[in-house]
Amino acid sequence: MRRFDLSVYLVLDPGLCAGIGMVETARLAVRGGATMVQLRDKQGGTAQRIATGRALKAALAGSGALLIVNDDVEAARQIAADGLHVGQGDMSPAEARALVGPEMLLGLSVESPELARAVDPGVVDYIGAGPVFATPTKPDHRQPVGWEGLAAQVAVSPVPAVAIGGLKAPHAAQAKAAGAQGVAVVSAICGQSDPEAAARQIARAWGEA
Ligand code: TZP
Ligand code: MG
Repeated sequence: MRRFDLSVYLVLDPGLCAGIGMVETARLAVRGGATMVQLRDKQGGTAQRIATGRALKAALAGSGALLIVNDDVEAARQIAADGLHVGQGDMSPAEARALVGPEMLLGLSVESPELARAVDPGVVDYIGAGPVFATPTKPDHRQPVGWEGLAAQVAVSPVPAVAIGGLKAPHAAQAKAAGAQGVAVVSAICGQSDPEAAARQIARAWGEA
């Protein structure tokens, strides 16, 4: 199984990254300490995700940060991404694993302890746990679970968890206290005037927590 560091997990959103774009945002964020970058582009099609993903891969080369593709198996394979991330409404983790093979990381979003407990650690490498807080970034998100809800998910998960949903640098300590291995953010980095500094703030907060 591949090693991975969930501590500062950037989820890219094309709308929120519209200013300097997803690739430049990722390049700067990784310079600031982002450890994982997820391409989550629900607007474009597979061809566009492949083009963006290839550019992201080039931008991240040599940084040690891993590139994850949301939902799109074909794009993940064409890019030779480090991983694929799926949600509960997407294909099943078993189906995703069969399609991406044994080497690629597989992440799964969970929104309850029941879903976290049901994770098969032979199939899934990590979970995205939450949503901790309500967030306008994902208008259709499930009921926010707060820190206790996050801790309840993490406690029964057989794989490491990254916390998500309305998180900013000052939340790192609470996420760590709840047992998460990192914080996943969109708007705390995407669209910020200085994505590198924003990522560095989160990395510092995580390191000091
Ligand atoms: N899944 C659950 S909440 C969320 C996703 C993708 C969006 C998180 O965005 P932000 O801006 O970090 O609150
Ligand atoms: Mg999905």
